[in-house]
Amino acid sequence: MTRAMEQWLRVDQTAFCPGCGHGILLGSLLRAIDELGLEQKQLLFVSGIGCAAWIPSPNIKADTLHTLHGRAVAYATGAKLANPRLTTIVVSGDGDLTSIGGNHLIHAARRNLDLTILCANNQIYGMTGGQTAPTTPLGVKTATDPRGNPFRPFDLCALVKAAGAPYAARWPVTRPKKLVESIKRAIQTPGLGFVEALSPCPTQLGRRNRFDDVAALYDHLNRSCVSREQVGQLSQKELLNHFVIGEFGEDE
Ligand SMILES: Cc1ncc(C[n+]2csc(CCOP(=O)(O)OP(=O)(O)O)c2C)c(N)n1
Ligand SMILES: [Mg+2]
Repeated sequence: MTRAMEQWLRVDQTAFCPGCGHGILLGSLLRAIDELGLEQKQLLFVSGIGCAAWIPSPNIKADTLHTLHGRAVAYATGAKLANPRLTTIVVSGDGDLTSIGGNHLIHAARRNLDLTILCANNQIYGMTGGQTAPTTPLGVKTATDPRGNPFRPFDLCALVKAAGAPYAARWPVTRPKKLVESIKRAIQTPGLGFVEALSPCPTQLGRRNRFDDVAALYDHLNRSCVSREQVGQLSQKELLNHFVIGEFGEDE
C-alpha cells in the first residue's frame, strides 16, 4: 500500500514511541511542503539533538543537517547566509530550541532571519529520560521534579514575537490541518516564521503524571487548549495551565 507523502520519506520505520505526537508533526510538515510545491533541491532541514531532531533526519528525503544539541538555529543561519535561495527549515525540540539553544532562537528572531523554525513542544526532555524543560507546565512531574515543576514555563510564541519575529503560531498536533496551514504560512513569511506544535509524550510525561493511556493524554492536551477569543474568560491563574492556540501575526 502506498502511504501518503511516501515520496518524501527516506525510511519505512519510525524511531518514535507509541503515541508520540512528533510523527503527526512530521506528516503535517510533509503535507505543507508538498502543497507549496517545493522541490527536494530547494529544501534544507536542520535539527539539533533529541527525539524531535529525528523528525526530519533521517526521515525526510531532502538535505538534512542533524547538528549539535541546541545549535540547529546557528547551523541554519550559516546555511541560509551561504545559500539564500535555500528554504531552510529548523525542526527542534522544546529543550533543544529554548533551553541550551534559547539564545540562538531569540537572536534569530531579533535579526528576523529568513528561516522557518518549528518547535516540537512535548514539554519535557523526552530522549534523555524526562527532565524538566523551560516549557514544562507548572506542577507537572518530571524525572528532575518528581513533586512537580515549581516554575512557570516560557510562552514561546510570545517570546519570539517580542524578540522580533513577524509570524508565530501554536497548535496541538490534534489539529493537523491548522498545523499544515501555519507551516505553509511560516515558510512563506519573508523573515522568521515560527510554529510551535504541542506534541504529547506518553513515555516521559504521560506516565509520570498519571495518564493511564495515550488517549487520556491527548484528551488532556485538547482540554488544555484555548483559542485567543476564549482567553478573557480565564483568570491569570487558570491561564497558567492552558495553551493559547492560534496565529500571532504581523498585526500584533
Ligand atoms: C551539550 C549537550 N548537553 C546535553 C545533551 C543531552 N541531551 C540530548 S537531547 C536533550 C534534550 C532533548 O529534549 P528536547 O529538545 O525537548 O527533545 P525531545 O527529546 O523532547 O523531543 C539533552 C539534554 C547533549 N546531547 N549535548
Ligand atoms: Mg521535548
